[in-house]
Amino acid sequence: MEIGIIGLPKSGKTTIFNALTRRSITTEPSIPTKLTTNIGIAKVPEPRLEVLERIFHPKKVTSAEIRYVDIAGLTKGLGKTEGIGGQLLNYLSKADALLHVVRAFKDDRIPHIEGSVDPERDIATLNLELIFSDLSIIERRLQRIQEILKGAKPQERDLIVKEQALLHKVKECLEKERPIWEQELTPEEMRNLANFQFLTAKPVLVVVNIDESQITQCSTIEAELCRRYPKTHFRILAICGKLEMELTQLNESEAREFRTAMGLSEPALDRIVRASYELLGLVSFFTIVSDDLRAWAIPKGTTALKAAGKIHSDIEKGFIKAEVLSFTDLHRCGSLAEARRQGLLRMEGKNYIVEDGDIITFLFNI
Ligand SMILES: Nc1nc2c(ncn2[C@@H]2O[C@H](COP(=O)(O)OP(=O)(O)O)[C@@H](O)[C@H]2O)c(=O)[nH]1
Ligand SMILES: [Mg+2]
Repeated sequence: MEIGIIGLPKSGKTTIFNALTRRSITTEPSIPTKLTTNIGIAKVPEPRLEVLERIFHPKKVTSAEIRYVDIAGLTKGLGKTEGIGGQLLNYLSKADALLHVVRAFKDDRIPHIEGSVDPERDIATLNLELIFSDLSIIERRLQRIQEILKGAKPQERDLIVKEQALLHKVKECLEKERPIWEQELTPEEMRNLANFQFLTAKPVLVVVNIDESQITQCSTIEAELCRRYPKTHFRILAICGKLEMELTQLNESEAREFRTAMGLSEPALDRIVRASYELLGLVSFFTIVSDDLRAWAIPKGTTALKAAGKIHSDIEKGFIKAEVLSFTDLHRCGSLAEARRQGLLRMEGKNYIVEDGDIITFLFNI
């Protein structure tokens, strides 16, 4: 899973990237002119791993991971409807979701490129920017389709005409500023659009980057913004990027003490990862193979066969069966032996839909 971080220059993208991935990339003193990318991994916080660790005493514990990509450089024109193209578009197209950092902190030493701090204006600017990007892809494709239709054989025409009609429909909605995920498209239509990797088809997590001085109002600011954007593929969180980045430099107990003193409930990383999970519709399953306990993230509705492929393509190819035990059952029993005695381990086939919290042993031959 990969999430692309996007936002106006100086909104705090790199700061939040550092907080998420525990890195310390220097935040930009000036607007960069060259495309640079920082790729980092955030470990998915998973309290169930600790419980499993106590039961299995593995030598190694590996969390599920989400990749975050912080892209700077070509965002210079963002907000002037010339921003997303070229390499920036390439990076964002590949992402499973977008994390939009919006500046709410005030700091006279860091001028806002629009001259004032206005989170709602910036949310709207970026949404428009994403819409423009998709529209230009559609326009290019529609032009190409006209060319193709001139020389198309009768049996090819049907399919091309169908694509043309779908693109016209999507275009009309985009022109009314409705992102693709908000349009009422059938699963088949969504599949037909998938290859275009449209930006407005991706879920968006808006992270409003607030000031240290606004920390006590954090949940009020968040609730107010969420109320104004009641959308399913659009989630809003308020965090203080600078503080969160500083907190990653402290050890865990110091950071926890600090958070309690500031009235912060949990680390921003946890909140952002959880929101990413919800937006992307992800669930976790667990494996224990030769003393290595691992958590994996997969989209809801993934089959046992595909889940096996997530671990290794050989396991998918040679898949025989999956032995499944639910976390809740194991937790209740306290040990694998007891769960086995109660007959709670199930053998499932390749079409079994993996559930959140499944502990799976794949049987396969290669
Ligand atoms: N006061 C304050 N400054 C911040 C905050 N977040 C980022 N900054 C500062 O804003 C500047 C730009 O941040 P950066 O992360 O490089 O923004 P980017 O251009 O979007 O990657 C840096 O000097 C940061 O230290 C914040 O929450 N509060
Ligand atoms: Mg940056």
